[in-house]
Amino acid sequence: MSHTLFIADLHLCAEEPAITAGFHAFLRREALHADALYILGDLFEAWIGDDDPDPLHAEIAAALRELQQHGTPCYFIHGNRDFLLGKRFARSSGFSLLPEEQVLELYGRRMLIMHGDTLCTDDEGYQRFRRKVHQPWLQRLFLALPLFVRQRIAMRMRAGSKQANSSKDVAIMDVNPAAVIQTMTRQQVHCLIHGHTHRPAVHKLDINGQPAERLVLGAWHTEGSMIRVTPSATELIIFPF
Ligand code: LP5
Ligand code: MN
Repeated sequence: MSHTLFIADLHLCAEEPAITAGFHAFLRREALHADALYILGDLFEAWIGDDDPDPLHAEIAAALRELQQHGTPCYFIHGNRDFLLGKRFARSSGFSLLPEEQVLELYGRRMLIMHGDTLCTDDEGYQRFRRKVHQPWLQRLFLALPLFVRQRIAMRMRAGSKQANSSKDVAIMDVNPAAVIQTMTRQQVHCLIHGHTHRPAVHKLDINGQPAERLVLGAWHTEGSMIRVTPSATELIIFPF
């Protein structure tokens, strides 16, 4: 039966082999039979440049290439951890890089997909940080640094982020409801799929008197999370590795 799959927030890294194994199993068991696979950001724990020789990157690129050779096209939207993932890795994975907001026409239905961090407008500290690190000149400068320097900066940022998060109100780190409605209205959609908040749920909404829904993907910690869209339904599925 026709279906399309969406995942996000795997945070793959060498230190978490069970998640990587879960991803390989997901590709074989689920994605292989899908019409397409959309990865909505934070596939990796932290991305410091396509020239990073981490063997995990080559392993994931090979797995995604194989999936596509078997007939499942794959698409990627950047997350807040892997926004530096570039054309070189995209080429070696075979996937297409999509812009931060993408509207799909799926089985006759219009839907918007994105990572979800831009909807967290109450988190002003994060939005300031995001604006800074999204400046092309700063990214070029960062990418020109030696790998070990980039690794240290990324570690500092991760530590800074963890510390900042521990003192933030949990409500601040969720999406802003008005930002959701505004974005969906601007994109003229009644269905939105995103990740980032690690709060898997299906939210029923009302947009200008019409029913709408926002599906939120979960992060992959001890189990996997995916959204499956078929011609007749959209469902959030949590599954064991
Ligand atoms: O990622 P997570 O889940 O911890 O929290 C996010 C927000 N944090 C981030 C920061 C990333 O974790 C850092 C990733 C590094 C990627 C590779 C490096 C690339 C560098 C490129 C340079 C051009 O996204 C967090 C949100 C949370 O989601 C929920 O939405 O709250 O936001 C923050 O924590 C931002 C803070 O408010 C301020 C940032 C502190 C960073 C400290 C910087 C120190 C750097 C020193 C370097 C010299
Ligand atoms: Mn994220």
